[in-house]
Amino acid sequence: MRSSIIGVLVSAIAYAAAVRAESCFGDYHVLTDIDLVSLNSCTQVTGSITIDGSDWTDLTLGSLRALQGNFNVTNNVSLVKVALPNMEHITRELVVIGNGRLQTVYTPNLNHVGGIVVSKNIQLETLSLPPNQAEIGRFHVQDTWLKELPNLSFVKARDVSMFSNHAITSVTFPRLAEVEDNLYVALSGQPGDAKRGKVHFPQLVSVGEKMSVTHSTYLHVPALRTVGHDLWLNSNTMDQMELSQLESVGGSLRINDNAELGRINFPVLKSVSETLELWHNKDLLVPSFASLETVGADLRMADCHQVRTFNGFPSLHTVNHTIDLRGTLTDVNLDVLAKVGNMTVVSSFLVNCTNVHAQYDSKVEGKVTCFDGADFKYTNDFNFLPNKASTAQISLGTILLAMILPAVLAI
Ligand SMILES: *[C@@H]1O[C@H](CO)[C@@H](O)[C@H](O)[C@H]1NC(C)=O
Ligand SMILES: *[C@@H]1O[C@H](CO)[C@@H](O)[C@H](O)[C@H]1NC(C)=O
Ligand SMILES: *[C@@H]1O[C@H](CO)[C@@H](O)[C@H](O)[C@H]1NC(C)=O
Ligand SMILES: *[C@@H]1O[C@H](CO)[C@@H](O)[C@H](O)[C@H]1NC(C)=O
Ligand SMILES: *[C@@H]1O[C@H](CO)[C@@H](O)[C@H](O)[C@H]1NC(C)=O
Ligand SMILES: CC(=O)N[C@H]1CO[C@H](CO)[C@@H](O)[C@@H]1O
Repeated sequence: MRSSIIGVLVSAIAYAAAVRAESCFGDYHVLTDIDLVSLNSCTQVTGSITIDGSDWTDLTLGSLRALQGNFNVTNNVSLVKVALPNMEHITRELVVIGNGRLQTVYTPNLNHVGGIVVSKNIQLETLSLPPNQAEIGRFHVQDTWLKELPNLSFVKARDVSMFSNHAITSVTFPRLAEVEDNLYVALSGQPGDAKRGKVHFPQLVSVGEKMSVTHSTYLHVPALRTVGHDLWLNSNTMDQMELSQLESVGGSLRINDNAELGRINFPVLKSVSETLELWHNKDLLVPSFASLETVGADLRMADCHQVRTFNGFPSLHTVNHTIDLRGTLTDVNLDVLAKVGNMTVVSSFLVNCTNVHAQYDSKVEGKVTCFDGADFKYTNDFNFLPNKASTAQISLGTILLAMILPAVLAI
């Protein structure tokens, strides 16, 4: 209220001085008609504007052109439309959270916004974004009813997160080249659901921290070269996954639970700093990592029952911890492997354990554990135990944990 009164005073003084662009100082909390009148005399506000817990259904702030702080619209249960028809520049963030009836945020002249945080507006269908802006901070769009994104101009973003937008069928950032921190995209449909959609980042070269894509039918990241920390590609329904330029993953690489995935190709990936895990990709025939030389922690594969010959890692020479392969393998061909901590091979098919020992005993610092013809017991989709496990003293702890954890990505 105080800031509103100050706003009124400032506006009045400014009006008395000249009838032109009015700069209003401080933060505004818009709750009443009086607040609105005072704000509608401003073309520019130096602070933030907050519309929180109001009874408005339709709110238009027609004179505003520039805002140096945040524009926060939060917890307005009745609000259907917010219009900022002349707003051109929001220096900080446009924050729209928890407005259950909100359908439209109308900002047709916006040409710069510091960040977008839109969440829990389950009826939101229209959001206009700056058409030519190259850089943005956060871009979080969650729990909306947007059917599509406008053509996004961003080349660089600090953080991108999109999930639970149940009407969206395609996420495309045509020009995005760099995400400084995290990139999370989750489309919402169930397996086989047409609502699952495609994810296109045609120009994306680097992600500084984590990247995760889930529930997509198609992933197009042809230029991606580096991911600074984890790369998780779980629960998608594409039939092939090719990251043709990816050279390094600075954390773990997990490709789990992709029901229809037949082919994985990472032709130039040289290193994964932590664990590389392929788990529960039931149609997977060919995991191909032609250039992969080092894995900083474990290399694991489990529950990929079409893979017979493990030969997609022809350059792999170092795995710092454990190679753990479980499934229906007949051969394990890691021809240039020079150094590995421990190695476990469990197959329900006739993998020749004599050969496995002959090939790898000398390369393993710890020990090689091999079961051929192991009779698996599947307890559920997430766990299995070979029935000889108790006598062979193999540790399933790490792999079981690794299977359960990535099923849900906590953000
Ligand atoms: C607006 O929202 C942002 C993000 O949730 C928050 O950090 C900020 O404190 C809010 N209020 C103001 C007045 O900026
Ligand atoms: C994006 O741009 C392309 C061509 O540049 C156009 O065909 C398409 O309709 C645009 N999409 C949207 C959502 O504006
Ligand atoms: C793996 O081991 C090598 C030495 O054998 C070491 O140089 C490298 O830093 C280790 N990588 C990780 C991620 O621990
Ligand atoms: C190999 O396994 C043994 C016994 O489980 C463990 O003590 C050791 O740390 C492992 N070595 C590596 C490099 O993971
Ligand atoms: C495993 O391979 C070795 C050497 O190639 C061979 O002598 C042996 O008979 C094979 N064992 C089985 C069960 O096929
Ligand atoms: C009319 C109406 O529903 N107003 C609500 C706006 O939001 C606040 C906080 O969530 C509620 O307390 C009001 O009842």
